[in-house]
Amino acid sequence: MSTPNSAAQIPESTIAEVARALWQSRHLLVLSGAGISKESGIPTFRDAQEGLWARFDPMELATPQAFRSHPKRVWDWYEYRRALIANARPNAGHRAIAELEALVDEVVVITQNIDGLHQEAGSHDVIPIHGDIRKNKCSANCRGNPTYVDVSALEWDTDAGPPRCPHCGAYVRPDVVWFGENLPSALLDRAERLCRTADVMLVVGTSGVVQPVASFPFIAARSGAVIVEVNPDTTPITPIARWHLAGPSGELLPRVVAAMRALRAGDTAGADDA
Ligand code: BJW
Repeated sequence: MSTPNSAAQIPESTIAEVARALWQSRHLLVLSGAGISKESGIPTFRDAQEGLWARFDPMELATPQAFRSHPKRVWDWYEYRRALIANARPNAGHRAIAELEALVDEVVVITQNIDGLHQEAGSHDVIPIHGDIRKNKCSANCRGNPTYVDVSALEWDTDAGPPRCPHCGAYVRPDVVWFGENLPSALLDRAERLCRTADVMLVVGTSGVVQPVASFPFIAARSGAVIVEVNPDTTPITPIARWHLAGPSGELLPRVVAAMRALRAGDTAGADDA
């Protein structure tokens, strides 16, 4: 396992080895976290918050208890993050992952991010396992789980807190998974199945501490997958990674994809020669 200090120090030979592993993969699973969106200007979950929100710990805002005790505070925090995300665009890392679809038979992206940037970059099979900040639901899920609510059709006093569900009057909340809540079972089942069948798992920009997703690389490795990690820091996943590419995903993933394209060009030239 190689862990140089910066992206620039990672030799082209290592990039080529990773590219070959991905190129030879038939079932490539990408697992992403907040780090991949950092170069799009979205702070990671554990980065210090800025401005008005600097005095709050995100770990304490992203809970059902916080929403029950301080619904307006939690709703306003999500409104602030929605505005950040609305102005963000996919970066070179998201685009490189989308490009993998042209190079590998099957690519599925499991993302813990709620920002929709993989989909916007062009990835077709994305599992947003912690939800989607662009959607809202009734906090009582009064008409089944989830009961989506279109807040653009509602009028409410924003100084008083979140809007109310038009069916039952409960508060509306973002359609995301908070600490202590179960992940959507259909998505979780599919994700775990994919972990068991992947031959390569590319783990990008996650601290690897939030369960149950933090276990996915271990499930995949136990089932025989090669783990490739892209993260400037080491994480609990690093010891099981065959390669740890230490640096920003927006710099490293385009290098890997360029090396894969070179392999494809070589393959095509070889076929032409034959
Ligand atoms: C870069 C970079 C660049 C920077 N390029 N990389 C077993 C043991 C112990 C506890 C539990 C357990 N099972 C469940 C729990 C409880 C809990 C949990 O895991 N707690 C831990 C903190 C210990 N889990 C849950 O409650 C989950 N529910 C559940 O399991 O239900 C059943 C159950 C409940 C209770 C007990 C037992 C069972 C639900 C988890 C929901 C997480 N939700 C959030 C909020 C989503 C909505 C929102 O965004 O507001 O999801 S929390 C937050 O963490 C968010 C993220 O998706 C998630 C993961 O964070 P991520 O993506 O890894 O980001 P960061 O910021 O941590 O890391 C960024 C990384 O990027 C860093 O490593 C950087 O180095 C790197 N980086 N620049 C590449 N340019």
